[in-house]
Amino acid sequence: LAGSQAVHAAILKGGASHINLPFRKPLEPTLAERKALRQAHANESQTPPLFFPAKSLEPTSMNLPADVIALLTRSKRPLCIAGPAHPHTSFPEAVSIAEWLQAPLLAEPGSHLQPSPTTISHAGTVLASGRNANPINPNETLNETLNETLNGSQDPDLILLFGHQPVTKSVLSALRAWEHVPLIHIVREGSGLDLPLGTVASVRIPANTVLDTDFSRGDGGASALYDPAWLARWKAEDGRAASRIDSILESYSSLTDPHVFRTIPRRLNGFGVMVSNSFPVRDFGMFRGASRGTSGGGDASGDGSVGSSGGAGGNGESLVFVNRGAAGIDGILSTAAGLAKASSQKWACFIGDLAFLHDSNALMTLRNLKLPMIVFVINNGGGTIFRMLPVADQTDLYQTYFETPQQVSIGQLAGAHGLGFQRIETREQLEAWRPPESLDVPLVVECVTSADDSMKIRKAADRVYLGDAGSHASVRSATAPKADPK
Ligand SMILES: Cc1ncc(C[n+]2csc(CCOP(=O)(O)OP(=O)(O)O)c2C)c(N)n1
Repeated sequence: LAGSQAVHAAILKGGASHINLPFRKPLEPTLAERKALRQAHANESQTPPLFFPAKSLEPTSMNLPADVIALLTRSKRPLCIAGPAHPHTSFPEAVSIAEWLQAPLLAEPGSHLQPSPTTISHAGTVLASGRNANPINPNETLNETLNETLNGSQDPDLILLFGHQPVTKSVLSALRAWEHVPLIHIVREGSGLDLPLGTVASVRIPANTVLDTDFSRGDGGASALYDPAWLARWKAEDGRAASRIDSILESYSSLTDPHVFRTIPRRLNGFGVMVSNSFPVRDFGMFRGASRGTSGGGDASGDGSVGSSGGAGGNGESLVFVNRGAAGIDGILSTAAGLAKASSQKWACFIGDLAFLHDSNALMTLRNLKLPMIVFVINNGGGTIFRMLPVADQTDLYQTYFETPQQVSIGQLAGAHGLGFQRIETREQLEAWRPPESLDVPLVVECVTSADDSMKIRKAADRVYLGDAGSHASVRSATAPKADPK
C-alpha cells in the first residue's frame, strides 16, 4: 500500500517520494535482544579478524573442458586478461594458466592476482601506445595502429578473459578492437555477466571450485604451441614503457599524482591497499609498475614492493581493492576501514581530496577502531578527473561546476579526529618518506600535487612510443584520450 501511495504521490507531484517507516518507540532493546547483543559483543572481541578470502570449505577441483584446452593449445599468441574481482570470485589460477601458455597477463588493479613473470605491469601504457601511435589520426582503431607500428605483433589470436568485465579504458578499447579475436570467458557461477562479444566458449566454474592447472596431466599432457617471441615482445614493450615512464617522471621537478603512485606503493610491503576512484585507481594502474620479483618493468627501486609474496590473505599485491563499476567516490574510506577491520594487517588507502572529504565521517571510525591504516590524500585541488572531459574547455562553467576546488585543511580535519598527520609537498619529501614503524594511531598523509603537471605526465605516458622524449610536456590535448570520468 505504501509503495503504491508513493508512486501515486510521485506522479501527482512530479518528483521523488519519501517513504517514512516509523519504528516502535521508545527504541529500547527487549530483554532478549539485550542478551543477544551482549553475547554478540563478547563474541566480537574474542573472534580473531575474519580473514579473506574466506576458506570455509575444502575446494574441489575441475579441469578445463577438453575443447577449451584444445583451443588453448592451438593458440600461438594467447592473451590473458583479468578484471577487478571480489576475492571470492577472483581467479588466482589465471597466473598458472598464463605461465603455462606463456601468455601476457593483463591483471587490472583489484584482480587479486599475484604478480608473475608473464604479468604486463604497464598494460595501460603499452596498449595506449598502440591507440595513439598515429597522432595525426587519433581516431584510427587500435588494431590498425598496432598493425602499422608493431607489424601486428600485439594482436592476439586468442583471448582468455577471467571473471568480471575489465574496467581500464585502454583494455576495453583493445577488446573492442579485437572483437574478431576468439575469446574464452572463464567466470564463476552466479556472477550473472553478459558474454563479451567474440566469446567462443564460456566456462562457468562452480562456487568453491578451483581450476586444475597441472597441464602435464589429462588430455594426454597437452602442451601449448605458443610462439616464444610473442611474450618476449610484450615484455619488451612493458620494459620500454617502464623506463619511459621513469624518464618522464624524472623530468618534472614538481610533485605530481603519478610521482606519488610510482613511489609509495612499492614502499608498502605488507600492506593491503584500497584505491579510490577516479584518478587514483587509474594512476595506480598506470604508474605503480612492477613489483620486485617480477621480470621486466624496469623498476629499479630498492624499496621493496607491494608484496609479491604472501598469497591470498597474505600481503600486498593480491590485496588491492577497488570499487569500480558505477565507480562511486562515496564510502571509500569506510570500505577501507571495513577491510582493515576484517583482516589482521596494515592497510593503505589512496584517495583524492574530494572523495576523502565525501567520507570524512570514516575518520572517526578509523580512530575508534584503532585501525592500522595510512590514508594518502592526493590533494590536487578538486575533481581534476573532469579535465579529461570536453567540458574542461568551457572555462566559465568548468571550475565551479565540475572541478569544484576545495580549501579544507586536511591536517586540521585529521587532528580534529585524533589522527596522525603528515604533509608531502615536494619530490624530496616524497623520496624520503617511509611508513612509520607503528600505526597505533591511524595516519593521514596529505600529498599536495600539481594538477597541471599530473595531467601533462598522464598524457605523455599515453604516448610513450612516439619517440618524442623531450616533447612530452607539450603534448596537445587534442590527441589525449578522453575518458569517462566515473
Ligand atoms: C557518489 C559520487 N558522486 C559523484 C561522482 C562523480 N565523480 C567522479 S570522480 C569525481 C571527483 C573526484 O575527485 P577526487 O576524489 O578529488 O579525485 P580525482 O579528481 O583526483 O580523481 C566525482 C565528483 C561519483 N563518481 N560518485
